[in-house]
Amino acid sequence: MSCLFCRIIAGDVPSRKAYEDDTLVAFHDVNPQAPVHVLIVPRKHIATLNDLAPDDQPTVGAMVARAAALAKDLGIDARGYRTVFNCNREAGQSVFHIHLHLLGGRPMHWPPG
Ligand code: DGP
Repeated sequence: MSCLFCRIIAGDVPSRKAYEDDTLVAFHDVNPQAPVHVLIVPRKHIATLNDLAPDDQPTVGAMVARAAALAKDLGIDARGYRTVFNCNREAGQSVFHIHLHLLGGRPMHWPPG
């Protein structure tokens, strides 16, 4: 299995898990860009947002809903937080298994870099 996030999901690469169910796994980013930085990842391997199939839409909806639930669990919902999907290299995607970044715990700037 060559995909890093598939290996994390399988438990072959250790991670600090924040949540898991039959569809999703969430774990803390190894290189956090904010005091809270969690990655929400579908168990299904989907390389980029450009590769979504119509029947992946419930999964993407579950990822967004889980980000909001984790923000509440982690105490950043009222202050505010950012959710980000990077798609392909120019946007900064480095792991080609879709993931939703949940970032918070500090003020965020706009536009992003
Ligand atoms: P992106 O650049 O959008 O593809 O985000 C990939 C993120 O994955 C990046 O913020 C760093 C994180 N990451 C890379 N390797 C590992 C790892 O082995 N473990 C964990 N927990 N996070 C990782």
